Amino acid sequence: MERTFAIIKPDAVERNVTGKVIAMIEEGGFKIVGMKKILLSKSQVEGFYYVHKERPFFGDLCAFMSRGPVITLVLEKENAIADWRTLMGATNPANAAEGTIRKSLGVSIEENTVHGSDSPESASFEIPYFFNQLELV
Ligand code: IDP
Ligand code: MG
Repeated sequence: MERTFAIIKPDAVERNVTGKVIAMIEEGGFKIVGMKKILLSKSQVEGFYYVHKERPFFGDLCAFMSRGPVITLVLEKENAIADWRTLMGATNPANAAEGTIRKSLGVSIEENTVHGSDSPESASFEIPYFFNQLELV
């Protein structure tokens, strides 16, 4: 069993489609072992996305991710990290495969509805950034 970290981003919370995303997660065979709704501060987003701090869209990305509440999740299944990336789809919804969350619900390359850890190293940083052991059940 493997765990990965996911976020349902502000664009999805604003459009009331969090239930659709959660349904796709459950239909995809993931067990939700942690879930909470939070409003991130700009500096909390900057810490989370520090690997992107040199990229030109970093400021916009941090503003977007802190403009409204998000739902953070820890998902568990065999091969969870890669399988969640597959279910999310490509970063740009325009390039995402049919049946993926970003294809179905994404708005733009920035407002692309969901986040997912891209490696075991990322998951090991991202899960404890948001959840303590008692919150994972
Ligand atoms: P990922 O979410 O598919 O892993 P990353 O390259 O890690 O994509 O980028 C993190 C987030 O930054 C993306 O999900 C998206 O919200 C935003 N982003 C990525 N590339 C661009 C861009 O070219 N313009 C604006 N925002 C971007
Ligand atoms: Mg990424």
